[in-house]
Amino acid sequence: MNLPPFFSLSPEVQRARRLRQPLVALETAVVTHGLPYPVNASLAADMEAQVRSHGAVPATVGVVRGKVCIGLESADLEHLASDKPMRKISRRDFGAAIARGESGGTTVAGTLLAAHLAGIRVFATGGIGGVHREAPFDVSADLPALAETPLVVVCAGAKSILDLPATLERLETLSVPVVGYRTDDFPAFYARRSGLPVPLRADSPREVVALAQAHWQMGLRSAVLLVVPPPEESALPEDFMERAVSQALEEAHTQGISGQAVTPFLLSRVAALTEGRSLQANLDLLLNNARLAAQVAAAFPDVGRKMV
Ligand code: PSU
Ligand code: MN
Repeated sequence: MNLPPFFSLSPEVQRARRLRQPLVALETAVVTHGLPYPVNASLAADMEAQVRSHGAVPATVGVVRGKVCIGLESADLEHLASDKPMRKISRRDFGAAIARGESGGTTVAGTLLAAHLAGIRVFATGGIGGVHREAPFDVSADLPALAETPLVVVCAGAKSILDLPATLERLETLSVPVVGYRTDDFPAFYARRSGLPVPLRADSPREVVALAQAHWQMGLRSAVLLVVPPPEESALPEDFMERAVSQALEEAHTQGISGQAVTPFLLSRVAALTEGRSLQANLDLLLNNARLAAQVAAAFPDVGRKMV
């Protein structure tokens, strides 16, 4: 596969590609914009460790000084985690960042694009972007990217700051199968349940892979969205979470927050309003998703076994 010259693959990822070992893409907008320093840096390393210990090779995606990195060296990860300001790179932002030699964290949309070019089939994130509440014109670029990029995306549903019913409807329109992992209820990111039924269910990584392969063999190019509830120990009660989300939304409205700043603003306000409980839930669900993504990647029938 010929990648553009501004791609940079880590030695670990290059080796995995050569040996056809299972690879899991990880995003970095969560590092640059979703979590505070220094937990963002340790979280990224912990997600990679989860992937490694569950039979796959992590490929953390980010843009470092104009290079699209697939697999990040620790110095580059530290640069993304601590140096400010950083770009938030969705699909439309690559051209500018590459041409100007800038750095930034890739969103779900951005990571999907880069990971697909690098031949990766599985991706773990926290919660996808979607249709914003009371602002149906603000729709995350994650949705069209999911519609056009054939990866299994493991997440805890869509971020609870969003309009979840509208996001699910849009995913249906975009032909993205939404598959509950051992659940029939669409998870609400910080909370285990949203009360919305999830249209499909799978109970094992093999089942997920069989569904995804058949989906793509039908000629479809959309992602398969695998949604898994956040771990019980740190998940927030729905009403508690909802109170914090409503207040954060109100503050965003009065302060006139717009564009790319909306999601990071809401996540950090919810963290403050829940006294860090949402942050703990966020960290735990990211690790949980990385673990499941590794198991799914390893369940593709054509992969080489990874020696652990
Ligand atoms: N999930 C998290 N934290 C985050 C995000 C997701 O746990 O910070 C990021 C993802 O990178 C997602 C982005 O793609 O937020 C969505 O931003 P927007 O709504 O501006 O498209
Ligand atoms: Mn937006």
